[in-house]
Amino acid sequence: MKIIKIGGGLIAPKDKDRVIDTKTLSEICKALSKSDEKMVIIHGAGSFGHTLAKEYKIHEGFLGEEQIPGLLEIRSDMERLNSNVVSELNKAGINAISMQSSAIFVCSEGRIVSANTEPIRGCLELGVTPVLYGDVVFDRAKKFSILSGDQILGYLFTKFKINQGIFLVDVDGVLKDNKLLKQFSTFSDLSFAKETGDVTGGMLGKLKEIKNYSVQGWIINGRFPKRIEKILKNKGAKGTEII
Ligand code: IP8
Repeated sequence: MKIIKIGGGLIAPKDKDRVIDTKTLSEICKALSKSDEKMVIIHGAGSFGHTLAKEYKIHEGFLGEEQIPGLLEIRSDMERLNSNVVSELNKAGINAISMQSSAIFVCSEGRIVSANTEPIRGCLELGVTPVLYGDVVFDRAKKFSILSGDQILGYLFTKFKINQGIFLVDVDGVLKDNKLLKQFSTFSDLSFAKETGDVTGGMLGKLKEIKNYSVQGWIINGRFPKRIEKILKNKGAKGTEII
């Protein structure tokens, strides 16, 4: 079984406010449909989450009532993005079902401390693909926090004993001094990686989660459907292998 995270920057680029790149989304879904292995799919937020999260400081937790409209808007924007992803997956022939991350995971200080993963298991037992997403979730310490799809991937990777985690991003893989790293070990030092403007840390955040959960798999450019197909067939492709 594989777990795939579709980077938010691919399907909802941050330079356009809450606009879905339907062409890229549909190409990714078609590439994913070529696999006959079981899958869990997660997607990120892109402009549907990060902009308002920053504006309302949602990632800092509850600071005051004035954040509530931001919380509501992000939740509803993420539902909208997720419903588009699910419908595109279905169009591509994947039996996919939406799973509301904020109803499954509870965090403390932004880290998952409780998760009802039974619906995900039930879905997989039926041969149906669950589709989760980075979300604003309830937090025991901060009342709410932002849960990245990267952390969800790591958590489920461990929980479900998945053999490969595949991150689709909008660059060719992990870049060090502008050069593509062909392999990244979960023991590697992270001092070269930079935070981006994301509230969840961009590539650095991703690599931290990969290390936290000892994820094995790949980071590849999701704009190249052939690469996705090859990775899904275990043939290897241009990208960074996580070992
Ligand atoms: O794009 C962030 O999830 P990510 C979720 O997977 C929100 O890091 C709502 C900003």
